[in-house]
Amino acid sequence: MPTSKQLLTSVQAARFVAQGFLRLDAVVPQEINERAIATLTEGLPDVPYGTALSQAFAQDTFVNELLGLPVIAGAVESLVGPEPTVDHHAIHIREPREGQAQPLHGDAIIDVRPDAFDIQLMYYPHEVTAEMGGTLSVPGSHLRRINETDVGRVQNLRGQTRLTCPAGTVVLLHHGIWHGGRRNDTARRRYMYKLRLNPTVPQVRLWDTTDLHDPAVTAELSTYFPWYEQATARLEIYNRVLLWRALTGDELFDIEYWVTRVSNRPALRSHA
Ligand SMILES: O=C(O)CCC(=O)C(=O)O
Repeated sequence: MPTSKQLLTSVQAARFVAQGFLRLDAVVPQEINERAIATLTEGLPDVPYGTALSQAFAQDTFVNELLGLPVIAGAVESLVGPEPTVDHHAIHIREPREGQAQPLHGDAIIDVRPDAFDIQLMYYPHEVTAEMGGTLSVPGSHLRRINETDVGRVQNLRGQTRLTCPAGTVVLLHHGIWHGGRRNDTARRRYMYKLRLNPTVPQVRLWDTTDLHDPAVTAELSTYFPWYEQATARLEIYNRVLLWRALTGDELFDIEYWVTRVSNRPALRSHA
């Protein structure tokens, strides 16, 4: 197993900006998965808001080992940089045959930061089948700002995904993504561990930028999702361009001139 961090590529970073998540299937070894299930069954101590990630978890904990995996360490650093702080962590259990799903929601009030974001790491230590209440999420929803559960009246959206995954899967999400735990129709508990991380450095070119000018970057950022309205979809692309400009420091980056058009404010000049 490689020991150095596996940073994301620009194409992967652009996919995160467009879709609002990055999925890493079966990246956690079974030995860590088993210890995680035992720990999640017992419960976890709180971590105070703002604790440096490097200080938050003892060396022999499953969280520390999970975060030390090169593929996870690299993805986390690519998105929030070195030394992020812990916002909070939580154990999310969908109880056996509990008969209800969680409404769609975002995890905070409207967050208007245009140039920064938190990530939420969701870790599934066992296989999640279609009946087990995998987390539902809506790709491309993270920049459509909503207020916590106000979006809960929306039942289904075209293109939503209900997670099924092998054991040891980690999904990294932009904090704004619309999501919710689904109904568990099995006789087994469904566990998920969630850790929210805040950046402590400007999130500028934190990934491996060797492929920054690959046309696939713009292609990723131009992705449309089936639930978008015909016209408002352009606003999603617009917001992605703003975020990509912030993440790359390239103030001229654009797609179809959407941002260029609406930032055109010629200064008054004297005609004398
Ligand atoms: O249990 C789940 O699948 C999702 C729960 C969650 O992320 C939340 O309550 O914010």
